[in-house]
Amino acid sequence: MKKILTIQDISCVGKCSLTIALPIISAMGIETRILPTAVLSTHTLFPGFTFRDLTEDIPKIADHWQSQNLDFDAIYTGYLGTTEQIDLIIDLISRFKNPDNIVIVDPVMGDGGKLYPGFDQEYAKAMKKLVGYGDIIMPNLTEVALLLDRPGIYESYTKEDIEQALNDLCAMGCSKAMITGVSLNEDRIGVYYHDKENGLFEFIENEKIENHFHGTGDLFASTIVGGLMRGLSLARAIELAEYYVVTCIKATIADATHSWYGVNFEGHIKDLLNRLESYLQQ
Ligand code: PXL
Repeated sequence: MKKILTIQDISCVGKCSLTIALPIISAMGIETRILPTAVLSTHTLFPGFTFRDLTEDIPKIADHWQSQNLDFDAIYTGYLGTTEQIDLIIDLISRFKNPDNIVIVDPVMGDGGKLYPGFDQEYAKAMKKLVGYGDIIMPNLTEVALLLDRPGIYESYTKEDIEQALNDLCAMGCSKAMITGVSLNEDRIGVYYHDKENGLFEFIENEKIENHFHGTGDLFASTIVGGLMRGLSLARAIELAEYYVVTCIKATIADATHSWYGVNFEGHIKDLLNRLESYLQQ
């Protein structure tokens, strides 16, 4: 069984980061080891959330893992708590990177054209450094604007702008970059990706649903990580993730009693696994 390490916060309530990555990647048949970066009472869209910073534990945990000769088939980073933490995560990646494993960086910083509460330009600057350590990166358009200092790209873009941005993201160090939430036509939205090694650009679209739900970026990233670890190509993993996220959003909208803070992903893990198995049999 492949084993990964995912580095993100625990939001006790809110369905995001580790409370999505752990169940989803485990359900997909991958051992999921975790490094919690912070413990929050809720995600940061709730007013008045608490925040316990776990920065000082990170080097001690990494030392212990090294003493036990632990290794990982992938390291997947998501929401990190502080700017200082980013340097510690870079150090951890340098210690556990080897020729056989991959590093997947979801540079979680913001959405809807804005940074998440608590993050500033310093954090965005540090995230540019972390992105340089990723083999695969997956920013949304808000994060692309911050990583490339191209604020306009969130508001409007052409296919050529997206391909240029993907080239520029790969120039930061990764071999594969994808941009999530790209919409080149009114009723479609999807992921545009670039593989620097073979020069391929591909846009994998799906239907666009106007509602916005929190945590869907984490759901998407976790499904991609699980799919890749089960041996899917990046394109197939993206298709799988889009299918699962769209299924969960539709189910959430259809349930009039749904919570405002996250999607119903729990009810559709079976659909995800059925679709995964069908891809694996092709
Ligand atoms: O979904 C990204 C995310 C993760 N963790 C926390 C968040 C957010 C987005 O707001 O607040 C704590």
